[in-house]
Amino acid sequence: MCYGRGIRKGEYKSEKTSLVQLLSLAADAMLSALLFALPLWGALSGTVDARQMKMTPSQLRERQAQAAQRFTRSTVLANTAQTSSAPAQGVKNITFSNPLASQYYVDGASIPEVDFDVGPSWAGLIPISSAANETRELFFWFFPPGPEGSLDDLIFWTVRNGGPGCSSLEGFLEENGPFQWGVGTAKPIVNVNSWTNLSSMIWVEQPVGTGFSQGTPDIRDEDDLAAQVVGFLTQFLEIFSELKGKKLWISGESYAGMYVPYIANYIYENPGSLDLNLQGIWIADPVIGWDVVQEQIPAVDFVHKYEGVFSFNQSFMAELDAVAEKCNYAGYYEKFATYPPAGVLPLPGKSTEADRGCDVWDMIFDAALDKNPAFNIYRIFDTFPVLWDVLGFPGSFVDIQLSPLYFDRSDVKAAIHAPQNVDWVECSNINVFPHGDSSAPSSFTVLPNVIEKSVRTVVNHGLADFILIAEGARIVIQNMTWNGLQGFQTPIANDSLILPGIGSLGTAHTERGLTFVEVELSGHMIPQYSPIAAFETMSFLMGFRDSLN
Ligand SMILES: *[C@@H]1O[C@H](CO)[C@@H](O)[C@H](O)[C@H]1NC(C)=O
Ligand SMILES: *[C@@H]1O[C@H](CO)[C@@H](O)[C@H](O)[C@H]1NC(C)=O
Ligand SMILES: *[C@@H]1O[C@H](CO)[C@@H](O)[C@H](O)[C@H]1NC(C)=O
Ligand SMILES: *[C@@H]1O[C@H](CO)[C@@H](O)[C@H](O)[C@H]1NC(C)=O
Ligand SMILES: *[C@@H]1O[C@H](CO)[C@@H](O)[C@H](O)[C@H]1NC(C)=O
Ligand SMILES: CC(=O)N[C@H]1CO[C@H](CO)[C@@H](O)[C@@H]1O
Repeated sequence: MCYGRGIRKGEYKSEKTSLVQLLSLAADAMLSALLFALPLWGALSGTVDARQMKMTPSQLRERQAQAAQRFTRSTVLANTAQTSSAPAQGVKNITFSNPLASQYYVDGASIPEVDFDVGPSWAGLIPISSAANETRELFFWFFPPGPEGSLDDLIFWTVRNGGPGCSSLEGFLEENGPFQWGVGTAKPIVNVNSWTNLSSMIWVEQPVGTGFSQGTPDIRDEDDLAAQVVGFLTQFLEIFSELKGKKLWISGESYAGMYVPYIANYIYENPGSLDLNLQGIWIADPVIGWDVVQEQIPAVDFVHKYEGVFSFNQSFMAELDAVAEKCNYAGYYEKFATYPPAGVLPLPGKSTEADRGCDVWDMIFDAALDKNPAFNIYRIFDTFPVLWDVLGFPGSFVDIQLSPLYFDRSDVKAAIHAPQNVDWVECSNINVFPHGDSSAPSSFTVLPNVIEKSVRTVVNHGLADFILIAEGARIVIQNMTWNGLQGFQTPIANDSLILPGIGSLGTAHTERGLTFVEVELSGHMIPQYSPIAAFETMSFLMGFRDSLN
């Protein structure tokens, strides 16, 4: 931070006379150069205390604290069904009549390292079917709603970044759960932006092979995966039957762009398969289209947008521009992603991935690591030092500073009824799709049907995410047909995402049941990097906010 730039002319009055006179003589153009030189000049002459030119540490802290205070999310109470009754105090407990439920009860006052009571919750393993010989079980952690939350709803959360096999407990601990142990922080704290402030919530480690889940992975595609999730939820509802009939919202990020629409589609297409009332989905930085579209076409545009962050040299920039030109990435967005689109959007080359010599994404990644070995593909602003992570995966690095990982501690496992014999890792070392995932990206298959059958659908994107690039998601949407038309018909307005206490922080655009949101400054995991934006877009999905604009 350059303090000199923060000083306005009016503030010099308090400086010593000689300095005021000196500065009043200085032309505007000279000002910044002078200010830069002043600390040295002061130190040499001994007549000016250089630190008077800066904020004192306490002034600095005060300004930061004021800014942090403005960062308050909106409250949801005004719009919830509970408005009429007096606001409840504390977490809303739910009494489950099935005696089996008590086996899953978690004592919120004795979660290791958490020095406050997180309230009642339930966790453990539940099989994916009622078959007596069933060996496959998924791990879940369920929380009832906080004091403002709705008792009529249930949010289901799955997966984080890193692709299939990554645990949703990362989302629990570092994104949208009731307590939070963020990357680089000393201990868990209350998460004021917990999604439990919206409603009940269940985090599920799936598919089989992920986290604490049990059994041998055997799924071939996303429909198999969806059937297992529905099987699990059915068994869950037998034990926690007071949740039957709740309004269901399915959410997740990254590879959940595959999972979530397919799970939702399965539920819509198999009415009666699940005693929950599916309403809509929320996905962030999702895999919904071809790799070449979500990673390659927009990559060089992305570098241009963030030139100062990448700091590439001129010859490399020229090389990138040349490859983008040769591979038909340059100008693709302007030409084809029109509002409305002119027709089906073409591939830039012969492949749905990068053609030979056209893998600009990897060229950029390698060069970014040359300049900044701490470069984080999930949020491009990161530099050294790499922060430690209680789950062992800060940014795109593997962290070696901590063992065991939080969820691999035996006391943590005991507290949440997790199996002691599983070596928990955030992203599984085994392939959860033993023969690959044969499903096509959801924008070509099930996503339109899910949008059409849902009350609302929210697709979010962090604008500082490089592993999947927001402009690519725009292209996917302009190539998708839902509710009778292809793509958005009118352009996405700038500065259209309005957040409480912040103002505009990106874009939000709705047409025919689909809302697309882009969040400035946010990396791949929006509830982690921009928790207020995530909370607000989830509020909107659930109808607690009428508009994001
Ligand atoms: C919540 O309800 C469960 C029974 O469902 C009970 O065992 C537990 O003590 C309650 N906890 C709180 C904090 O009220
Ligand atoms: C359970 O047994 C049935 C036959 O009774 C068999 O078809 C099925 O594959 C078995 N399931 C597992 C998970 O072993
Ligand atoms: C657009 O969608 C069609 C299928 O409708 C697909 O064949 C084509 O590859 C898609 N184009 C892009 C750029 O994703
Ligand atoms: C420019 O950047 C590229 C990519 O990082 C690198 O290979 C090349 O050596 C750089 N050139 C100079 C002069 O640093
Ligand atoms: C949004 O801002 C960008 C960058 O300034 C500009 O190129 C684009 O035309 C704007 N979009 C709209 C819809 O005004
Ligand atoms: C207003 C409100 O509901 N606040 C809650 C948000 O979630 C945290 C974590 O559970 C609670 O501590 C707050 O009371």
